[in-house]
Amino acid sequence: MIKKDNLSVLIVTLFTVMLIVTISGCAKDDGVKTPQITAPINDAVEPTSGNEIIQEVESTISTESSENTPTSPVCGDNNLDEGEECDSDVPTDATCESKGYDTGAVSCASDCTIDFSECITAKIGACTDTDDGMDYAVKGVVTITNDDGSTKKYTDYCRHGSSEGFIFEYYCENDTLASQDYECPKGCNNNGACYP
Ligand SMILES: [Ca+2]
Ligand SMILES: [Ca+2]
Ligand SMILES: [Ca+2]
Repeated sequence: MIKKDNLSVLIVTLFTVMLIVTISGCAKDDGVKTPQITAPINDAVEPTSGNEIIQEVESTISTESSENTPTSPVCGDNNLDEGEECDSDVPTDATCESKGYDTGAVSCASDCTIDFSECITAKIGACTDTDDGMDYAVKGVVTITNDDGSTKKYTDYCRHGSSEGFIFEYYCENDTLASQDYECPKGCNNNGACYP
């Protein structure tokens, strides 16, 4: 009887131990599997794609900005764009007279605004012209002597950027400066005179 009891106790103990070993074995297996799951997660993070995304965004921004550049007006391309008063050539309706001056020449400044600084109000003074009037074949210089004794010179010039070949001819009228925008029949030679 005692032997039988000892045997049954041994069997129960053995079974319990096996059960514990089995359970702990399964638990160990689970423990091994868990790091296997985290390994692929680490692999997926590996590309550290944050920098790549930033670079892609930056390249997209730079591409967009470079695409916008050609659409903005360019001063100096001989084309009158929006926001430009002039570009190389001055619109024909922009004259010193239109600004309230008596005479003088307008020009297009480097920032594509119209330069009226050469416009003058007529005043009685000494006026001399080296080509004696409106001689379009000769580059002449008009000299105005103001009341205070100061002098200013105005030289005939070809209107740059004008494909029609206009010349700006200075002459004296009523002893003061006068000017004329004249279209040379054979073009302007860029030296301040019409081709003969
Ligand atoms: Ca332009
Ligand atoms: Ca002349
Ligand atoms: Ca002249």
